Amino acid sequence: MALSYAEHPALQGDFEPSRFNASVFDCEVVGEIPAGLDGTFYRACAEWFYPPKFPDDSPFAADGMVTALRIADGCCDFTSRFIETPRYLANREARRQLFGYYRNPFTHEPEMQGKFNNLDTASNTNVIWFAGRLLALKEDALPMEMDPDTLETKGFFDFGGGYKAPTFTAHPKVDGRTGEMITYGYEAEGLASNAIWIYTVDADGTVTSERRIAAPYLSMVHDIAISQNYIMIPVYGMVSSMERLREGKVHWGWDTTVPSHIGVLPRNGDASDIRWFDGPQMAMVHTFAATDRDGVITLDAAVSDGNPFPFFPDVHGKPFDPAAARTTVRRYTIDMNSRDAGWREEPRFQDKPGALSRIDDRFMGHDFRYGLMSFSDEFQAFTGTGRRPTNSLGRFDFATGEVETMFAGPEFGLQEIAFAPRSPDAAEADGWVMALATNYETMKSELVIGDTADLAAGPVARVRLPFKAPQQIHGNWVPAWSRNT
Ligand code: V55
Ligand code: FE
Repeated sequence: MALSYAEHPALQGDFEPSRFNASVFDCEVVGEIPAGLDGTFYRACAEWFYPPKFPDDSPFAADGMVTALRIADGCCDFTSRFIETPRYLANREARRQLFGYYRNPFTHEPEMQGKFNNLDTASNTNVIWFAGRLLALKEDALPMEMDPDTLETKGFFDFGGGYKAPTFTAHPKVDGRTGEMITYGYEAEGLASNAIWIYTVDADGTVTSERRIAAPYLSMVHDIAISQNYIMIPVYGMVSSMERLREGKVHWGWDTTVPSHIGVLPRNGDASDIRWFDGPQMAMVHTFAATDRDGVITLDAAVSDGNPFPFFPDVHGKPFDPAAARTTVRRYTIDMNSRDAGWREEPRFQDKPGALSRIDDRFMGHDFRYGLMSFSDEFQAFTGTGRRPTNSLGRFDFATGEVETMFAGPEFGLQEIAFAPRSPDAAEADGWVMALATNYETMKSELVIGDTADLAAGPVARVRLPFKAPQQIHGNWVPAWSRNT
């Protein structure tokens, strides 16, 4: 028997699911929303509509929701809606949970066996605006197109048939100058395959190239990085296999015995041009960005020494190690002129742990100076319950090593940072930062907004919601000016 919502250990507090679609017109605003903010903050969220079949399942299997915070003229309207994936619709039809462990179709209920081939996705990881479409992304399936205004689900999107892989990353990279997308699907030749198919898509949505590569072994390839001339593909000990899936386990396990790799593929090269660099165990789940000069690549990323996810157990039964899960900023240097197949790793900003790294997207694929990340400031007071949450937003200066930070207040836990440029051609990382926050005293959500001109002054505006909003995985600010082009 599945556990009820109230019995389920993973569905409490901040993770108590909201089972409703919502629409709040003209949200309460404390302070002043900057007059120049004009656009929509789209958030991809994961919420269990029915409790998971297995109490120890990964939160990554929860149903996808998209929320939109539309901001203009100092006002904000909120909308949230479940994504009507085949999985969500089948569950509603049956009025119960028909699906088993995260990315393991062998554990679905008998009536779902064999019916769902990459159609059991939750579409819950990211939501992007690209080529005039709003796309909800999950790395185990194709993008799900959503109506940008009503958030109605339109269906899977394969770029007019040009995109052939059955899977599509949640972290495609869009070149900030040309608008070209570099994207990929892994497990591209079926469940547990080590095939990665890499695509370029031009700014109007036309697929322009495909390269099929094989990873050294099958691992989670959640994110990549692009520089002016290269694509960097991290491969690390988050592993799977057909055997473990047939044994009825959650998709991923952590293997401490395998080395990690970074594949480097020239942006204009053939699949055979890929070079694999090797290094010690680490998990590079998210990157900030990368740049290259004279064949030397520098890649900034949020990295842990070991398994960052307690719900994906060690394949050899080792207990979860919280110290090895601590995720911090590191810089990787790879010299393409050298025959050496390794990299150099430098720790940076080690007292500011955080995992959801990003940059001012207008600089993606080019020289950049700033990282943007929500992080846990261990020196700030916290009045909530449980472990210290992410409580600050930071603008990390990779050139000087300085960080400007905004503390949200002792009662708040913050989700991922989003960045809104002050104008289309504003200086790098000049504008506004925002993040959804849970107030642990009221257990309701607020959107906190800060100005990069003075982050230390704290939020310039707080948009209060009359309930706890769904849990964000990733989100993006879509300026009104980009909707019109
Ligand atoms: C991640 C998140 C996912 C997933 C795979 O943060 C990797 C990494 C929310 O779903 O399916
Ligand atoms: Fe991610």
